[in-house]
Amino acid sequence: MQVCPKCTRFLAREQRRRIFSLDAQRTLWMREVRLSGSGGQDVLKKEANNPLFAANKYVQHPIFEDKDMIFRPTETEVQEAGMLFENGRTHKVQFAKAAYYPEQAPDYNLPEIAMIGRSNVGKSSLIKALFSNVPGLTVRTSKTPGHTKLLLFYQAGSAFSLVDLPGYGFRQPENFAVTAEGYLRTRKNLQMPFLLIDIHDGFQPMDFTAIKMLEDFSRPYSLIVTKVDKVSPRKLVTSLLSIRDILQTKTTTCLPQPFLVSATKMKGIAFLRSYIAHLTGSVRVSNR
Ligand SMILES: Nc1nc2c(ncn2[C@@H]2O[C@H](COP(=O)(O)OP(=O)(O)OP(=O)(O)O)[C@@H](O)[C@H]2O)c(=O)[nH]1
Ligand SMILES: [Mg+2]
Repeated sequence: MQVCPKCTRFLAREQRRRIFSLDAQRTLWMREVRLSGSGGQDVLKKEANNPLFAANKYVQHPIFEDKDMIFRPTETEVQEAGMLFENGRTHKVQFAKAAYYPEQAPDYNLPEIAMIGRSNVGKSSLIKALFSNVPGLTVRTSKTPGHTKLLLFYQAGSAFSLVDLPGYGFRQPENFAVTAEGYLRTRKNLQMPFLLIDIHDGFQPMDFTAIKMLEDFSRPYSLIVTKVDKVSPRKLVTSLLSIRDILQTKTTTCLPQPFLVSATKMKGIAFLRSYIAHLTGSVRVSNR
């Protein structure tokens, strides 16, 4: 029988893909079994889906080592956290304030998570996605870089606030230094800055300037990888490999586990909500 070489190559690739994906599933399943012991609490302890695991199915070895995966909530913990991003009987999510100078920031003692990144990286869209279950809350986004010019505070009841910052780089607002840098430098409520990087563009020269600034503060920050819906599996893997190398070689105070999100496809959003809830002390996640 004549076998087309193209078909055998395709079959071999398919087989490899299936084996890797089975491998990934088995690892996840074993982790769940390990957590659930002899059964009973299985559902409660099922590890939540992290978009980083999805990327692993295209490679032979996980891109990020187990030791770097410092945040591993269960599905239940993710669900619990989700409630903080919605209105409740006594819990109101609302736009709190817009400020030009950091001194004009709201006067409360809530922990804050601030979004920092290049113009157009998706900072406002991420906040919009995180609060997408809040009817009537307006978070403005735009195709035009340099859209957000002020510090915008979105408050989740008495739990925390998310702060949208002006972006840097192309069409950076002229008040960037006084407003965004000033906020990052002086704000006592700031629990953690999130540095956003577009998966398609990767780290750009201005991002290294931002890294330098964040490292100079000698405080931890987290990396959020945005727009993951825009790339092919191949690009996803190459970008993540390069992000991993930069995290390992060019940063010291950035947490080693990046968070992958797509604001348009709502990918990784529930997972990130639980990270924010955990960081701000609202939900205790018993990291494994
Ligand atoms: N495909 C895709 N597009 C996105 C995503 N997130 C944001 N965008 C698009 O990226 C553009 C910029 O989004 P914004 O959220 O306004 O970006 P920003 O970082 O707040 O920008 P500035 O306010 O100018 O600093 C908009 O056209 C969004 O629709 C995403 O997850 N996937
Ligand atoms: Mg914006």
